[in-house]
Amino acid sequence: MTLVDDLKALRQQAQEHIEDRNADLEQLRIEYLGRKGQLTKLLKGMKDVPAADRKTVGQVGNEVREFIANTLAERQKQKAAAELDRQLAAETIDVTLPGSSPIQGQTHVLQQIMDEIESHFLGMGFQVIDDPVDSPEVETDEYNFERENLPKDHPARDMQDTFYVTPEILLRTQTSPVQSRVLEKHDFSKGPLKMIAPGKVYRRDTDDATHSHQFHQVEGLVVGENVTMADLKGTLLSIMQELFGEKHQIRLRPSYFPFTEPSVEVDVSWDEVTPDTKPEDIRWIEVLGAGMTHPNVLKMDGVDPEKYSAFAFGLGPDRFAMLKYGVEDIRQFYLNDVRFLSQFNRKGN
Ligand code: FA5
Repeated sequence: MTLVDDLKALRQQAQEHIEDRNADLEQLRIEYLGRKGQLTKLLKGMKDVPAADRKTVGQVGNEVREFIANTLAERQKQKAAAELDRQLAAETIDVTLPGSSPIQGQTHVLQQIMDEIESHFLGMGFQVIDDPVDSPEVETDEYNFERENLPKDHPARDMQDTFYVTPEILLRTQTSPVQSRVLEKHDFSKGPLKMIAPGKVYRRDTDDATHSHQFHQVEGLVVGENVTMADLKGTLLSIMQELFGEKHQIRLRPSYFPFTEPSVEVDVSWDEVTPDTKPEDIRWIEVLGAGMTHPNVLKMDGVDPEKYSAFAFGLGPDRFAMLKYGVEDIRQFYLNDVRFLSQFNRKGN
């Protein structure tokens, strides 16, 4: 066998090795083309080749080197392309698969009730006061109590146990101070005042099933000429019917508030009342206080009680929500348990 035959055999053998799909190409490069590789070894036999043939043999040697190097490079390219294809196939995103939608929040049930109350009164031509200037949660003693006909030593202050910040500043115990803030600025030449003020209020009440230390009220005030108790009653019945329909019974009880005279409280029956329900079986819950505004309050707000009369009310939307949805414990509304709150999913939320 001549050296040329050996070179051709080497080329054949290298090709087969390189084309083997499990071939380690770097290993083969070292094995065939490395400094101590098979080609180098064969070419060491050059010294025994007759001088006249050396050029030809040398050329064959170069061709074989080139062939092996090219075949290795080609194979390397193929492998890289195959690897890329494999990766792309593995990482393909199927855009037709259904997506997982994010959890969507919703309006809190108490806000839903307040929205319902608000839209009812807007429909009756009331304006809504809920800005921090006319309806601040941190109030002065003057607006929360004194302007509501409750001077400093008035015993009725005990009805609303108060969080004081300083002796003159407090967390409002009721939305009634909004009445004075709006009324003192009202221009009667533009017509009567009809307003509601929804908001948060705070009392040092011990939390129980029907009391929370922080809850909501919606204040209402109508001031004009010839405003009567009949107007008050009609207004209260209309909101109660809007929220509870005809099925729950409503009763007005005489009551006492220093800022209204006469005063009433409104109770609603916990359950629906049918003609068969015995009066003694009806369970009542108090939901609002109301009355004809005391002349002293009108005077303190710069309104002539001889010319104008007024009624006011303070609704408890938390209790409304309890009744509407049969929730027996007010504290549920404040625990922020999504499992509880997500039950009240108003359409469109
Ligand atoms: C008042 O706060 C008066 N300002 C209401 C008023 C306004 C009367 C205008 C006359 C004219 P009262 O303390 O009763 O009244 O509270 C009114 C309503 O708020 C109650 O009927 C009840 O529904 C709700 N409420 C009172 N205390 C709590 C409490 N701790 N937790 C939840 N709701 C309460």
